Formats: sequence, C-alpha cells, structure tokens
Amino acid sequence: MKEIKGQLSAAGGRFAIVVSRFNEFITGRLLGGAVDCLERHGAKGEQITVAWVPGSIEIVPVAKKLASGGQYDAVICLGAVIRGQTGHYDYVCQQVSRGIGQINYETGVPTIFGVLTCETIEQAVERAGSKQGNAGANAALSAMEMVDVMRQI
Ligand code: INI
Repeated sequence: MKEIKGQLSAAGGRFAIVVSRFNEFITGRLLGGAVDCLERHGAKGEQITVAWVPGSIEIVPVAKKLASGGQYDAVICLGAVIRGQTGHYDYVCQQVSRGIGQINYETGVPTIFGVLTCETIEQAVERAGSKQGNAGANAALSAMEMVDVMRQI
C-alpha cells in the first residue's frame, strides 16, 4: 500500500499570505499566528510574502493572482467576517468562500481558507489567539501539509 501523508515542515516552501485589513484587530492576530507557525516549522523570512487587502472580498482576486503566478507553493487567506445588523455578512461569506474554493480547483495551488466567519466579536477573539487557539496558525499547518501532499503526488 502506498499512503500519502503530508509532513508539517515549511523548509523550502514558498508561502504567500493574503490578509484583510477589515477587523484588523483580529486579522493582525491571525497573521501573527500564521507567520509564527511557519517560522517555528523552519520557514525563513524570505519564504513568506504578505499581501494586505481592504476586506475579505478582496482576498479572492489577490489570492488568485498569487496562486496563478507559479511563485508560491501555497496561499494562505486570512480574514474575519463578523455578523452585523445587515445582510452584508452573508454576501461577504458567500463570495469569499466560493472564490477561494474556485482558486483551489482552477490553479491546483493549495489556497487555504483561514477566514473566520463569526456571529459575534467574542467568537472571533476566541479564535484569534485565545480560548479556541489561533485560526491563522491552523491555516499555516494546513498549508504546510498540503504543500507536502502535493509534492508527493
Ligand atoms: N469585510 C470583512 O473582511 N469582514 C466583515 O465583517 C465585513 N463586513 O461585515 O462588512 C467586510 N466587509 C467589507 C468587504 O469585504 C469589502 O471590503 C467591501 O464590500 C468592498 O468591496
């Protein structure tokens, strides 16, 4: 039996991170968690490129360009969509989740969905480096695993 299992190493990988400025007090923590996780797993600074975008909707075109250019082994998408008084939340969630899914299928470059979709600010805080861990670090782990799975296939 041949079994393919991705290793959690960032050594030699080229990682792009797209991060939204909207809800920056949360997304800055996600970015910190992702970079810290990559570095703890062997990444050097020059292996990581960070692109800031205005909001989660704008993550999609920038991630698409990064994934399509042949310069990166994985793209990590970080954002925080938090429900407000209007229906805006639902449109943002739909667009960003569908968009990131399409990038995966169209480019074959692992494009990781590290976008929080939360009902409350408390839920987002819990996932940005407190009770529920750090979703940015989890996204970085997924990126490393997928890079190695893709390498082995
Ligand atoms: N963008 C987010 O990243 N999170 C949100 O919670 C959010 N809400 O709720 O409005 C949000 N909206 C901005 C959106 O992503 C775009 O930047 C904007 O619509 C311009 O295209």
